[in-house]
Amino acid sequence: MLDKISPETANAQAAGDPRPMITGEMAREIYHQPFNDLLFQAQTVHRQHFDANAIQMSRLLSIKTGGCPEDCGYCSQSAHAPTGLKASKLMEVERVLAEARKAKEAGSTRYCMGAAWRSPKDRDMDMVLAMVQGVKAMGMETCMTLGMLSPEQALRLKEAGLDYYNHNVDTSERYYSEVITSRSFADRLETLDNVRSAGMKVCSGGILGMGETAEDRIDMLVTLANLPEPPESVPVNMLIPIPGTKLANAEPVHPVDFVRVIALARILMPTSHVRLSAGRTEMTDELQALCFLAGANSIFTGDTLLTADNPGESQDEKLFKRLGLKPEPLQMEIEAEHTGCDA
Ligand code: SAM
Ligand code: DTB
Ligand code: SF4
Repeated sequence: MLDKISPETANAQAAGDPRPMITGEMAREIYHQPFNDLLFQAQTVHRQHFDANAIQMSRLLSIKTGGCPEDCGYCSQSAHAPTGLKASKLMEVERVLAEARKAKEAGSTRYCMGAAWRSPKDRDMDMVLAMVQGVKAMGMETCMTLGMLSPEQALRLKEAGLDYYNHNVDTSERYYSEVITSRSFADRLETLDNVRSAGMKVCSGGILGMGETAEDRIDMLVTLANLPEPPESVPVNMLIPIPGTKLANAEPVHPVDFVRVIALARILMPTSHVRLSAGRTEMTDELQALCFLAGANSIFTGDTLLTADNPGESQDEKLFKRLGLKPEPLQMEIEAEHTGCDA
């Protein structure tokens, strides 16, 4: 259990660091407890920090699809994989804003724009910044995922009003090179550091079902929990196997193991939103319900993610009604309710 303090933690606390370091051993102990105990612990932690029936809703848009130079073994958009996906140019700003307006009308509070880039080119930055400014002006939270960022690019995005940057570590440091060879785990951490130093909120998580072990999944969460500040948002994706990719025939993750990872994320990062991300079209209502019970409190809405399918609004509405879930209001709306002011 988390209350067993390791020698490293004791040292950190003695040195004045109030946040205990999470060791692999502590995380494994939590992860492997009987399922009912794990779920009880996760739900207890969840209720200390969140409304247990409120789910944050984000909407994704691919602003630049396909033709990516990176070789991520799971991705439909890698130019290295014969997936048959047609590459497109960066979308016009006006089109992005029209799509964002529709998402806002459908109840999304965060708009997340993704590009199939290794990193943004300086010539693309003006359009990207205009997208951030336009979406922000609609009153939605903004998120982007554009690949690696330099410190300067991160600062420009922050100044334009970008709230969150998504950059997944995807798996453990140990397993990383089995999945991606065109960049390293350390590159990923460097961008996360640039995002944090620029003052943005961090969204970082990973994918389950790529042939990794339980140990890899646990270590991935330990890395995230031990960042100087944990990510505000932790997407947990179930691999969507894409024909033509290296991982098209990977062994699927067992649903119970998937829920265990969600619960561990909730316990190790008690104040972060844990997002039940890709792969929901293949999940039963019961599995999604268990994930919410284990502490997942965010989803992607709409019928497409970036290139792959997602359940869509009417199916999610039915699930929410059945489970008594409601959309989480924006943070500023929650604060306004507490102070009695209009947001
Ligand atoms: N190019 C940018 C990057 O890689 O950082 C942003 C877009 S990338 C598609 C965003 C994330 O989507 C990846 O890091 C990965 O975790 C997730 N993802 C991509 N393809 C997926 C798949 N087939 N199944 C599940 N998750 C996937
Ligand atoms: C994340 O962790 N999952 C989202 C978002 N961050 C950008 C992307 C999921 C992509 C699923 C595959 C596709 O749509 O191509
Ligand atoms: Fe490119 Fe991102 Fe896909 Fe990797 S995950 S191939 S970086 S779009």
